[in-house]
Amino acid sequence: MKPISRRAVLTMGGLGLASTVVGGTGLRRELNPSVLDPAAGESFTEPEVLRSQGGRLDVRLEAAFGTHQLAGRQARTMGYNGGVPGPTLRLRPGDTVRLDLVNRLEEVTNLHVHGLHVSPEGNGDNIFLAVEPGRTQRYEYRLPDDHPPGVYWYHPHHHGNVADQVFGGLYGAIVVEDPAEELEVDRERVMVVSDITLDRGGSLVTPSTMEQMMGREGELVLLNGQRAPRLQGRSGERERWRIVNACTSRYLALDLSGQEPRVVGRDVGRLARDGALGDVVLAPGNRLDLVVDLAQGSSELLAQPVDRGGMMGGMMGGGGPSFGGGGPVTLARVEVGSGGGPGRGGIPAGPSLRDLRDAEVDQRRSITFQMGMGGMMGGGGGPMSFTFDGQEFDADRIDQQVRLGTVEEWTIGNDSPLDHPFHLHVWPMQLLEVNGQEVAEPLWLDVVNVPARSRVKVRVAFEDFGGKTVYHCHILDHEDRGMMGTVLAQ
Ligand SMILES: [Cu+2]
Repeated sequence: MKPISRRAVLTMGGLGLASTVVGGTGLRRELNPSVLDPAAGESFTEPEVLRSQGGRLDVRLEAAFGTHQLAGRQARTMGYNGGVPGPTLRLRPGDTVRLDLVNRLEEVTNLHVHGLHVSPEGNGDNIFLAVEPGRTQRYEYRLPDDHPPGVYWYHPHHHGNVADQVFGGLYGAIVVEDPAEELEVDRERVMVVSDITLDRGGSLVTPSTMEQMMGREGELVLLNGQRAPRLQGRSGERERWRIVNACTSRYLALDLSGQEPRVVGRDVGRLARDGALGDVVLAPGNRLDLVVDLAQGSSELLAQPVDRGGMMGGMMGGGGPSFGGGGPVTLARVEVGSGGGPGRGGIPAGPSLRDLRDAEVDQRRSITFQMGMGGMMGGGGGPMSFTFDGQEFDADRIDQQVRLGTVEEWTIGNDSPLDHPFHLHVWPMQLLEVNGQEVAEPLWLDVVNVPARSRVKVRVAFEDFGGKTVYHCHILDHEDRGMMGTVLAQ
């Protein structure tokens, strides 16, 4: 029997958390793409960009099942506007976005703008809306004038089929530009990382119940729908990479040996000081804003395996799948020639960030991820239950009632042998502590990983927008099985 967990010791750097990468004996999910995958090595491409003008953006987003170009072949998947990923939306603080979501799928869907600080009510970022097949839903998002810049994303959020639809190809990036942009670069690239499993004929493969309970990981890991594309630049050029982890469950520990990428943003806003990539791990839903001053030579952007715990060994008495045991996955090949100039020197500091550590706290609560044997809960989770505090999601129940205009401190526990990424809609979280260890500098995230059998402490300023929305596990299979709760701010 396997031990319950092979958790490595959690360490923390100035930028926050790190899960130590370990090798292991888990399933070998990824083969060397350069040898076996003829699609690897295409030139890097990016999704179409839709940019706001004069404070407005009107978007029509059509979700459909069809043939899409994926990993260098024609695949039968879902997609927005005929592409995977969907178009990149480029916005500015203060913008109003009017978005018509057209559902050409044969199942219900809806839309969530992940990380945006906008109203969750009415036809705002309201994940309780359901868009039936054949119907069109108009969403309208008004970004506050002081909306934090950064890279965000959109994807479906209809409880019960979120994992299938994101895995199936429905996601796209959102960039909120910085009105006080002081970061000049030679090239900016949006990089959406996702994973999917296709059969030989190019059709979507639905993972087994066991894989779904663990959190499905696709066999193909894609960058903008491509398999290990080739990026080219010249030495001395400064690039900015806006990276989204759109994987359904896969954690990404990025590695770019041979270059010295600097982290200038994580999830929400610019960081006050840039930091090393080091041990930063992207849980599903997390984003990374990187500056890379290109150095001559060839290198690879890798996703190193991340141990996010094991489930079956401990809870079901068998040696079931334990992810993170495979080797590194090549996301891109970077080829840098000579002659781009002398380089740009240091990276200008960002604005100092808000710090809630001195704020008056109105309420302290604790919310705990729990997994148990199923059957007792009466839910649709299968052989296991996935809950917060023993309760599966119920859209009609209010789990946390918050006073609008106050700061709260939430301790998020995890009693289970798996890591779970905690995502709160609308209001960003300042990460204070992981297992009692303080986070030195203000770090604002909208997805916070809660390691197995651990707890983290965050503070949230519930302000600007009232209304009802959700927090949930961003391993989307867990969310679909009930690991979601409601919060009402008023
Ligand atoms: Cu989870």
